[in-house]
Amino acid sequence: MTTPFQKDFLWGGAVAANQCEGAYLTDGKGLSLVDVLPDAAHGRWEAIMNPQLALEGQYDFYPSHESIDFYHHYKADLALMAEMGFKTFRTSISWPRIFPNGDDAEPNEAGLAFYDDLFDECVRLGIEPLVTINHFDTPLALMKKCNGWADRRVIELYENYAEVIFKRYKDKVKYWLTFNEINMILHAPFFGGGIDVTKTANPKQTTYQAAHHQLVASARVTKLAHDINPNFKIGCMLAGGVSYANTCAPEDAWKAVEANRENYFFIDVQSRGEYPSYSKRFFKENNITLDIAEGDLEILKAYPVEFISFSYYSSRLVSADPEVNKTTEGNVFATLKNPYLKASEWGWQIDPLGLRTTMNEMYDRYQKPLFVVENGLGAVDTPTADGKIKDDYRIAYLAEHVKAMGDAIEDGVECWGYTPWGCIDLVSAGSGEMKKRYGFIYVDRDNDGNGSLARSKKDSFYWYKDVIKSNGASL
Ligand code: BGP
Repeated sequence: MTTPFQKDFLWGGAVAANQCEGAYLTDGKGLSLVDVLPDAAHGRWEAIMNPQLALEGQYDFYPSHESIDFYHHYKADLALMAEMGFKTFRTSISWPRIFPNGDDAEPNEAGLAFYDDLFDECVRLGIEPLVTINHFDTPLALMKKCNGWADRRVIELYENYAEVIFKRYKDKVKYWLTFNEINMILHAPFFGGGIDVTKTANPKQTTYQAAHHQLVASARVTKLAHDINPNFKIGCMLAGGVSYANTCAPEDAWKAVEANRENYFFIDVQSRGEYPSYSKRFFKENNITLDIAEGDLEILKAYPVEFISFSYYSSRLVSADPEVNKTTEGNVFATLKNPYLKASEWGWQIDPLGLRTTMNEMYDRYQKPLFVVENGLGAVDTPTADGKIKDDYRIAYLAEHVKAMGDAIEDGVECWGYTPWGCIDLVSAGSGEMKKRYGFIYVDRDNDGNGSLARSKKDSFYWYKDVIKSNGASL
């Protein structure tokens, strides 16, 4: 069977520490900012947009605190992933498991030991770990002390944390991502940067200054990584998804250019090593003056990322018309409704061809290998009377996206791998709920924290196993 995927294509799945591990205070772990966010039913988005609510500790139910308890189930879970044939497993290291307060003098040995065991198990199973250094879980203490990434001192703390994990896992982990969805800081500054912009005079100034700190931190740890192990592969990670113009009016077309640039801005810096030409005017018009320290621009230039990873769930639609824009939908990335697309139960519009477009655009622009590190359909799965999950809707979504990814590769794009999101059910980042599921593996746990935590295989489990076995030929 012919397949567009290279022989050593890295098929796998993705999770993040804070959404699956649970054990939120076990073995010395400190609180991260996501640990103080409730689920959607208890005011999650109000707290994300106004973090003072979360900091004041207003809530009493946090599904992520126990989540699916991956912390104590990882061996059995990895065995199921190995059974599907995973070549890679994307997870993140919880920063506050290693540095509970973010600025502790010494790392927490128990936290380090957990990831030793986890990565050893991956390696034993022939699964290559792909590790996100910071996935929305900056230590809460840093937010309280210095408004998170708004403060330049956090660069050094992050660097120190990265140095500890690079040295500790240098023979176990090769692929690293510096920040999950680095552009998230623009849409949910609390999530992305551990910052509260509600009290700042110019929220955009604070946000882009924090983004500058993250970009410098990303370049600095790229240098550090190669000093520690020249074989490391360091990538950036973007919440991807092309923006289309709502109509063929030139104003709408221009709006789409701006919307796409808003995203590319981050990779422009991380991959090309400099602030893009268009940022000058953007900063001026938004009264943003970056405080750039001596050596920052040089380090950005000298240490670009080697590969570009991104999440893709959906394309977006934008308009220049303020009246039309009143009708946007969605939470993290509000967008207009595209009449040509169907949507998930959460209103995320399904557009496999948009993935091909996104990949082609990114590859044309950067000429660096891509890695699709998130993709998938969040849906409510209802077990049948005999406990089966017939998730043909998920299979259809994934099959169309794998096909689109294959088309992009045939278009000439270099792509290293594919790790669909939430390969095992976990807590949703946007809603904080369990009922929004992505997995091939079902976990018996509901929104209220009930359930045995038993794992079972959905229909998509068997489908994906075949996809991997056939290297993408059998969809
Ligand atoms: C991305 C995040 C993930 C993940 C995913 C799905 O933004 O990197 O952490 O959760 O989206 O989103 P949700 O969980 O809201 O369905």
